Amino acid sequence: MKTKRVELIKGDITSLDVDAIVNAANNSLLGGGGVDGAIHNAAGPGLLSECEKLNGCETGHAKITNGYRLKARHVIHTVGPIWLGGFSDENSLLASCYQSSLELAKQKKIKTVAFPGISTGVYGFPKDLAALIAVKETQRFLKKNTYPEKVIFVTYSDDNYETYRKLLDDSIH
Ligand code: AR6
Repeated sequence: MKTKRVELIKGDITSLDVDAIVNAANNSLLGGGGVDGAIHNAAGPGLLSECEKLNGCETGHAKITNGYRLKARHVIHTVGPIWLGGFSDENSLLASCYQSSLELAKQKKIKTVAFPGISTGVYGFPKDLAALIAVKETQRFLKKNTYPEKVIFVTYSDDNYETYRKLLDDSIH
């Protein structure tokens, strides 16, 4: 039987024992609230010190660090777009977050990578549209590449879990 390359779970991304978790960061890469704050809290000060050397990150791009006190070996920091009504290239910038993060995972030969819903908290991206972009870009990437071997979508609420489940049920993974 073929192993599934895309998984869906509900819970706290900071607790996962995977090769890399993705952080929904901001352009400074120096921490913040939401999942970013939770990751920095769990990883400890070593993460901030490494981030300080990265000179920030552009929206739609990604940078990788170690995981420090996290169970995850690496953190891939990506900066999602702030939702401004859908007329400011938000969809392609969000797609670019997934592509850039997956490209880094590929370069580092990372086997398992977990994503939260980039931009779907304080950045206000509509959750259903963000999930569609996340699933579409990931599947497109996995079709063409052997790394990462597995992608895990981590949702934080029941309704968002259902959104991803329906999208994944409708597709081959
Ligand atoms: N595990 C999994 N998902 C989580 C967790 C967690 N521990 N905590 C929150 N989420 P957000 P953004 C979900 O606001 O919208 C920061 O201040 C949450 O329910 O963290 O990209 C940065 O520094 C939501 O669905 O990120 C930036 O300034 C998703 O993660 C800004 O927020 C993302 O919510 C980035 O905003």
